[in-house]
Amino acid sequence: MAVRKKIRAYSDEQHAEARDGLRCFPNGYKYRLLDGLVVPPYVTPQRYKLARTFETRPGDICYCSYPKSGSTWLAHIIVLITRNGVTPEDSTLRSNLNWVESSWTYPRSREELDALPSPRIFKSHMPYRMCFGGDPLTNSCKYVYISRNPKDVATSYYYFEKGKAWSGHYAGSWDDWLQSFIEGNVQRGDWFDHVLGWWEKADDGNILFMKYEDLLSNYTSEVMRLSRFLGYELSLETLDIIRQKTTFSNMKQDQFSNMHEIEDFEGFFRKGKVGSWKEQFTEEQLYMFDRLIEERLEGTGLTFDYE
Ligand code: PPS
Repeated sequence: MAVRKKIRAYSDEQHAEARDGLRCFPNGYKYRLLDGLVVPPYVTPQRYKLARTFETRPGDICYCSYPKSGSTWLAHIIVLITRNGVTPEDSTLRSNLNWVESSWTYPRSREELDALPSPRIFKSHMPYRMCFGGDPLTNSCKYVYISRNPKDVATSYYYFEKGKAWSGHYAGSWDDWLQSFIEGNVQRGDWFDHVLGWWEKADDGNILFMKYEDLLSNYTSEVMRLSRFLGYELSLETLDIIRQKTTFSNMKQDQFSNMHEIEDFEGFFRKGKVGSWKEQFTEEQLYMFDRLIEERLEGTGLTFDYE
């Protein structure tokens, strides 16, 4: 496996395939529409079709999330769970993962994916209705969805998308960004629809629903819950090794996990905490966003910690 070669920055010419499907919001943010969902240009119709129709097998794991919800952290934990805490040699986190819906950063053909040994780990940022592998209820993959409070997601996403090639080098203001986020006019669409789509299916057997905030505040019991769900029994010693390897500071400096091999990926490990929204939202924005959260999450049973 392995490969420490540099992954070139996203470019439409190399990665967008169906370039005539690319669009741009008036604020300059680039996207394409797939089944009515706003997605990045590198989520191409061909890759999406492969992801949707991919035949999973027992032992497969797919971790899913809305962007900026802690999925890379979760991915590192999953890789270590499946390897009893041992970091794979001569490879990077990215090269151990399979992001089928994306033509960048690691496209693999159906044949390459079929030839991979179990357990295969897949990544997806799709909503439930567009999920990797088709209908989660009728396939043999285990799905882990990680969610995060929407104030921190909106904040993290703003800093991540600024100036990136796949977002059309978006240079809009925070105010504009928040408005687009609320309207669902950012890549992967409306946060509430995304999270609630998975939340409503969370008790259906092969889906585990997690929260970033719980992982931060209750790491050991959350990782035990995750490993049992995936079918792995870990010793407390191994859990502790995994905990140390996946702290924010270790992931940021470790060549295995810090994504140094991807160009144009600066600022990925930004704050790694709960509550960085406090430095971002104005009082007026908070008032309005809190009302929106109340309205959209009311009666769903889904709540988040915000600090
Ligand atoms: S992406 O690009 O959508 O796949 O991003 P994703 O990995 O889902 O989320 C990125 C945010 O997760 C933070 N992060 C961590 N937090 C705590 N501990 C660890 N180990 C960790 N690794 C990544 C990352 O810093 C992003 O959040 P912000 O708030 O921007 O710091």
